[in-house]
Amino acid sequence: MDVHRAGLTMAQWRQLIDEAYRGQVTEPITNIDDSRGSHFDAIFVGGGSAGRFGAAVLRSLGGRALVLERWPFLGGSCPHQACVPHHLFSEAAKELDQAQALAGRLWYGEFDPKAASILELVELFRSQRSGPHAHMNWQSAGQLDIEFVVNAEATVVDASTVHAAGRTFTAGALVLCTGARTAIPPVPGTSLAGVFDYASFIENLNYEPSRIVVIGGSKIAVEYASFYRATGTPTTIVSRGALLSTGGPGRMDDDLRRFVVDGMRLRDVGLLEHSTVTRITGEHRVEAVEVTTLDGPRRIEADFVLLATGEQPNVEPFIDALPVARDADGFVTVDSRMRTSIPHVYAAGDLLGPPLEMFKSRRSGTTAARNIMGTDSEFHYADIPDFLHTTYEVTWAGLSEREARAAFDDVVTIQVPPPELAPGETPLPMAEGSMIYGFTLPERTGFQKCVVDARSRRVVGVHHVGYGAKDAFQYLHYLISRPGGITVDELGDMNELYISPDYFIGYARLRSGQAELTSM
Ligand code: COM
Repeated sequence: MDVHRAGLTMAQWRQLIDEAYRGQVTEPITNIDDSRGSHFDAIFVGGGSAGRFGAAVLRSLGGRALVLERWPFLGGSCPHQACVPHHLFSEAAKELDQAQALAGRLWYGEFDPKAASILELVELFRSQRSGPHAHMNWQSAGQLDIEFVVNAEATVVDASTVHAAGRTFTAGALVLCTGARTAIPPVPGTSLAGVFDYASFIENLNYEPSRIVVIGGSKIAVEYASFYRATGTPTTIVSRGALLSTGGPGRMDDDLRRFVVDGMRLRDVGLLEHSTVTRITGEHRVEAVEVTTLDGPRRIEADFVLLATGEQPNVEPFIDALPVARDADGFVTVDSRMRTSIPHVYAAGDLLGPPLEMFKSRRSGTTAARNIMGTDSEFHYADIPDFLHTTYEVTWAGLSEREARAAFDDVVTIQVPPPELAPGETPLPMAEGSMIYGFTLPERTGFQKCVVDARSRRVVGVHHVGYGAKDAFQYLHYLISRPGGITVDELGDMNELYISPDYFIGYARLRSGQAELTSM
């Protein structure tokens, strides 16, 4: 189906995407200016954030880009199975947490777990997700003038040739951005009905889970387990190591992690750390998960299991034709210009491995585009601001206190609540999003810490559990990691919009000017 210059409206895109996703439109949907032939400056193999943003920038720089995508929409897994549903569930988790904790107080009725349905929320998401999908296609075709083929598998032939939609396309460069999927662990029983990963959970859930086991100890495990438990459904996490100690959150501050994990315990999330799943059992459907714990074997009954066991790259569309260098986990290795080991072949997005975050996908795609267009551009993604959700927002940037103490002789911290106060002894840091907890259950308002190198007076790390500070961390990260960083005195000179959830500015002001900085 040729939609080039058809000017499809949002509603028309939505209908087309829905029909394609239901299998009623099977033909490729093509938005190509055929008058310009089939040769491009770059072909982006994969139309997720990396491909979409890369193509937009390449276009802005005067180049001709083609994006090839198997799904009927651009934007990739984010709006389909990953970030967008995750944020819907996390917002629900926050609301449900409050409804459970305050049941029978204020305007809250008794908490009815039957009213909080996991299935209902998944169905709500499934029924509405083509809205964001349509926006991506509409924006890409209309506002950004990106050429693309969606609803078609692509096969890479060589470093300059790709087949898709029964056509052959050529380009000066390829950008591989085919994403990643869950790495299924070698445990018996993972193919039983009732065993899901984050993607199949969205696609296939058709019953209300009543006992849940989540396998894994990193972000996805913590986020989804928190949501499930917040609906009132008994939920146990089985993690090989300590929760949140590996992968993306490897740099999480110890006190931040403690507050997060204690908060999950407080909310009755079952935590089996340092434990290994030996088998998932059941006739046809999952019935139980067998686990080896530090205290011996355990059997946990479950009718729903979520595998949150890490990711593996989708290399199948290109690896035979382009055997690019990869790391020990199979992720494609690139230099800071997103160049793979094969000349004129770049890679971007989740294909590059952790952190599997949006900023990395978008920026790696745009970095590749700039270099392809001859603008030297580097992207170093090791130093990142990061976040996750439990029933809270958890955000951090820069160094943990432990890392700062290893790097500097004299480290001070500004912490709320301060270490000398027990949980609940103070309602602070209450702010927007935690005011009601501040006056009812003060131990639930959150936690925050600013880490300062006292010699240079530079802020080197910021850490936050609460609500509403995630936005600020985008800017805080920029400020602390720019050349010269930001000192406690400069931070204290900013104008806070009181009562903002990140107390950093106000507390830095309390210490600014202090000749010998001390912790508080
Ligand atoms: C966001 C998808 S959901 S994209 O990054 O805008 O393509």
